[in-house]
Amino acid sequence: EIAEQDLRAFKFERILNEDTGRKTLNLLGTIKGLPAIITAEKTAFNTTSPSLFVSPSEGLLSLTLLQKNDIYHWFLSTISQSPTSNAAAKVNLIYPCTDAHIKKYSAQQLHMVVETPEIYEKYVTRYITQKTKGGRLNWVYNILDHKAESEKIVFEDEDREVGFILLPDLKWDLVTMTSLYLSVIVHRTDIRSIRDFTPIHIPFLTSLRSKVLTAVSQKYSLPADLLKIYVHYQPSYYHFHVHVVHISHDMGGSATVGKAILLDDVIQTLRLMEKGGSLIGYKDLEMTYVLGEEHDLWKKIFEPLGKGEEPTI
Ligand code: M7G
Repeated sequence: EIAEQDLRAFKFERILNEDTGRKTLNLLGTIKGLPAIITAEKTAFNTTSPSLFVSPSEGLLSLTLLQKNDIYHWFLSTISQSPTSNAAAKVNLIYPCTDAHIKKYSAQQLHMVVETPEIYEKYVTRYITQKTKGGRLNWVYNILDHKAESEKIVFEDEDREVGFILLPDLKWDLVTMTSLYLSVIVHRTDIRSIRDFTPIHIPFLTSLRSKVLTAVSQKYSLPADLLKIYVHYQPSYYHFHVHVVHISHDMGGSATVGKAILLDDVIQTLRLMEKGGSLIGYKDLEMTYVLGEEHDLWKKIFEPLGKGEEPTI
């Protein structure tokens, strides 16, 4: 069990990335000689009792006037905070971490790439097979087997074919409604990414979508039009899952074009494919997305292809 003492034993090595706009910091270091990553993010303001915002005991604790000019005043302040109801920061620890984690959390130049059906078939499927091995999906199977996070499950449909678990994503602080972030992890193991979808899967996806919306509205009283429901291509983990995020939550790259695809758009595309009547699916599309230079897909496939060289995957 990783406890607070382990995190405190973190020996800092270098900053992997920092974003002053999103107020995030990624640090690389070691714990007991093994590599570890700490990612920290300042939480959003707690708006459950905004009337207390200026309270010197429950809101802005201390205030220092920096400057004033006409009607403009600027202060620095500390805020009343507690780890349980109103935390200052959300801190994630990955320990021990792999090289892939270090790359993922490092600052890097991004590139647009076009993955043709041929590139997918010839190279990317090989990459995906590699990435499903070596325990990378252990956390997913722990959730599906109720070995981890089971107390946090929001909804489960236990059916092996169409069932799934809906639970908080590790990116969520569990309290701030406007940054609500849930994951849907399906029970079936035959879908590694949206590339595996064909029109056969339309009923599976539409029923999943409506069950998720019902569960979220029951648990959090959030209507469907306040939720972004999307998948990633490429995802980091090749076991099919869906992101369910509050519409007000803007978390940078992970919900934007070049990575996120709305579940509704996936369903629409599959319906059109079905109308076309031919046996096509997502494996037949040209997929355009963003890759960082540290990503293995860039290093092993797209960078060599761009130079007219054979991929090294
Ligand atoms: P992704 O699209 O494969 O990759 O999504 P991304 O990390 O590049 O977005 C995987 C999602 O699962 C992300 O939103 C992660 O925050 C989330 N996630 C990752 N892990 C290791 C865990 C975990 O152990 N528990 C939970 N609840 N969510 C996780």
